[in-house]
Parts: sequence; structure tokens; C-alpha cells
Amino acid sequence: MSCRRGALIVLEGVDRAGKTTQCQKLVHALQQSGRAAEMMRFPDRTTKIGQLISSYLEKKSNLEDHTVHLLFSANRWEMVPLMKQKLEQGIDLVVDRYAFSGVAFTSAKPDFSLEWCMNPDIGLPKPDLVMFLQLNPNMAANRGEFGIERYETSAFQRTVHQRFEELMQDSSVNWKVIDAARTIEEVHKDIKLLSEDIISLAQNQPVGEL
Ligand code: T5A
Ligand code: NA
Repeated sequence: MSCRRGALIVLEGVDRAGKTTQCQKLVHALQQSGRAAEMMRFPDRTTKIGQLISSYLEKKSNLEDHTVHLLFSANRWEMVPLMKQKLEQGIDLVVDRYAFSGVAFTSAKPDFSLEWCMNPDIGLPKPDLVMFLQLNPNMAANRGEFGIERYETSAFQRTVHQRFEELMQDSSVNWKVIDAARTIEEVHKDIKLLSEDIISLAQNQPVGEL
């Protein structure tokens, strides 16, 4: 007897849009309704590659721009066996950032094309649903702790937002835009409904590839 696979659900958005808050609430809600749901996040700062990335983000070290892009991608690839295993076991994965952040952030730097940035992530498990938490970068800047890590400037975040807009044109990815300028509970309600819908659809299809 084969168990039905879990769904791969990703939350994306500019910094401080509320992704981590919403991922945690969604995992909790799915668990409450009897699903085996787990959270993952990228970058996963706990691995050796993740530690290099974390030190870079905290501005404790410098890395060449192509190099750090490939490290972010490698940090996803190193989790793929575990992701596939969990999905096959019927566990829903709620993922805080994924390849789309990778592309949006690096391609916001001068002289990086979307195409070059997308290449290393080709073949990753494809999310069944990507919810983009839409928040004006000026509003994001007013939420806690903005400005400490690398990339946390309003000018850079505005460019990142434009890159996400370009990525959302890709109709081969199941994007949903969520207005993140509302209360935590209002945003959660939408995210939960969309997730429940996709969970029942996803279990009848194999996991795709980016
Ligand atoms: N990056 C990432 C790359 O360059 N390439 C890649 O491949 C990847 C994966 C670190 C950086 O790495 C870059 C992108 C990032 O710059 P991170 O570790 O995910 O990424 O970043 P964090 O700093 O942990 O998270 P964010 O800044 O993105 O914040 P979140 O998760 O969007 O927001 P959250 O939930 O932590 O909330 C922020 C604050 O707002 C409040 C919260 O309580 C909190 O104080 N808040 C709300 N306030 C009002 N109304 C609401 N609805 C609210 N929701 C949350
Ligand atoms: Na976060």
C-alpha cells in the first residue's frame, strides 16, 4: 500500500514580509488538522554550506557574487534527498524561501541575468504552490530589525521586488499572490485555504522539477 505524498508549499517575498511567521502558523494549523507537516527554510544555516552563507549575510565574511549564488543553490540541493524522502512519506513541507529568492536576490545585483541565476536550481523539486507575500518594501522596512544583514536596504529590496514580479510571469509555476499588509491572522487565513486546496490536488500527482 503506497501512502499519498505530501505537498511542497513555498512562501516567498521580500525581507520582513512575514514569511517565517506565516510558515510557522501554517505548519501548526496543518498539524492541528491531523496532517504530518514540517517546516524547512532556506538558507538552512545549520549545514557547513549554510554556515558560509550565514557568515556572508551577517557581513562577517565576503564572498564573490557568483560564488555565493552557487552556495545558496548548493544549500538547497544538499536537502533534496531529505525533502523527497519526507514528501514520499506523506509529510507536507512548508518551505520558508526557495530557488525564487535565490534568483531574485542575485539578479538584483548588477550584471546578473535571470537566466544565469536560474540555471543551478534547474531540476530541484518543483513546489506545488508558491505563495508570494506582497508587501511594499517601505512597509517592510518598518517591521522589526530591518537593516542589520546584507541586502536589507530599501533600494536593494525594491529591485528584488521587481525581479520577483518578473519571476511571477512564469506560468509553469503555481504562483499565488497574498496581500501581506494585513494582520497576521488575516494573511494566515488565506494561506491556510490555498494550502488545503493544493494538498488534496498534489497527492494525486508526482513531484515535478524546476
Ligand atoms: N537569500 C536567500 C539569497 O540571497 N539567496 C537565496 O537563495 C536565499 C534562500 C536571508 C537572506 O538571504 C537572501 C534573502 C535574505 O536577504 P532569511 O534568513 O530568510 O534570508 O531572512 P530573515 O531575516 O530570517 O527573514 P525575513 O527578513 O525575510 O523576514 P520574514 O520571514 O519575511 O518575516 P518575519 O515573519 O520574520 O516577520 C518580520 C517582522 O514582522 C512582523 C514579525 O512579528 C517580525 O517582527 N510581522 C508583522 N507585523 C505586522 N503585520 C504582519 N502581518 C506581520 N507579519 C510579521
Ligand atoms: Na524569515
